[in-house]
Amino acid sequence: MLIRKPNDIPSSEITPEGIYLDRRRFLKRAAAGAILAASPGFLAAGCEAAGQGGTTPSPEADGLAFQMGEELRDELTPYEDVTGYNNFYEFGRDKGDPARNSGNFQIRPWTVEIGGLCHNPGVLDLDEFLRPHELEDRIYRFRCVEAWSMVIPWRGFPLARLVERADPLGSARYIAFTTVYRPEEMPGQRQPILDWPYREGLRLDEAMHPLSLMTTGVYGRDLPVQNGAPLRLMVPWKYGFKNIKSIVKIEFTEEMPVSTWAHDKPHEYGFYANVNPEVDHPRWSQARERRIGEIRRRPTLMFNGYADQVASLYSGMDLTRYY
Ligand SMILES: Nc1nc2c(c(=O)[nH]1)N[C@H]1C(S)=C(S)[C@@H](COP(=O)(O)O)O[C@H]1N2
Ligand SMILES: [Mo]
Repeated sequence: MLIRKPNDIPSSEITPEGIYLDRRRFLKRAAAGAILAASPGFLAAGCEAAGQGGTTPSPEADGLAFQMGEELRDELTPYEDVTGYNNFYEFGRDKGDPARNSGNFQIRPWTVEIGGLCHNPGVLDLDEFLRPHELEDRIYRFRCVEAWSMVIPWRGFPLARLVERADPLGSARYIAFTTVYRPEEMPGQRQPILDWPYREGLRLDEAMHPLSLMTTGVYGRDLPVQNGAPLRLMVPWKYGFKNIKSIVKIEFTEEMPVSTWAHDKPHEYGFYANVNPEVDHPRWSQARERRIGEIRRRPTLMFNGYADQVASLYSGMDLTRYY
């Protein structure tokens, strides 16, 4: 057997680490069967992209098979940013506060109350709440109304499955969500920053849309507290504040439910809050966004890039109004 010393290996056989990593990721994806239909130029383009930009590859996502959003895999925001740069005012206003101030928060036991206009109300322990549902991993764009964005691999199940299980009455038109109220564990709730507890809602047809996700995890793991453990909402075509965290109550209503930010500042934030580059916030433009990890701002996409899937939900509505 011929054993070659490292310096005998021709340089053409030595792959720079970046290309090696990218090839490894490509092979994994190909093994998952997701990329086999890629165009002939894909491999070269993929290698080029790996060397650019400020984002590092996210090894945490290796091995996850994504049911949606595979095409966004190379744009994933690193785990450290997803879990270290957060809005969760129950733990403070600064982006680092949620990770820093959430150490005393208890995510077990956890109960979810399902109520209002539905045939199957009840108070369920989290395990009972989750048991019938198969979890899947999906990569979504995420756009905060403050004009920054990320690309995040969530884990969860379609909100539509939960709505079907609750079986709303014919009179139900909306679904309302409430965050846990525990000022002893959430220091921000001891101050009048917002009208606690945080509340949000969707129209029932928005909730039934296949993109709406009841979210339990990120990067293939359970949600850390700062991202809304143990249960939060993810509706990727809307501004980030719709995606209410640490949910304890879900109700079906006939009237449009309270949305904390729309209630707090009705001239700045609306109930619908669909991402729209053409409708500016009264204090800043929404035309562009800062993708965390990038330097140049990129254009914001209509409905955050999900217009083909969701625009029909709003036909006939004036999209220049946001409430
Ligand atoms: N209960 C609660 N949910 C919340 C918030 C909050 O302050 N409290 N902030 C919202 C805002 S403004 C954003 S941008 C997202 C941030 O989610 P992330 O930290 O997981 O990225 O959570 C949303 N959900
Ligand atoms: Mo936000």
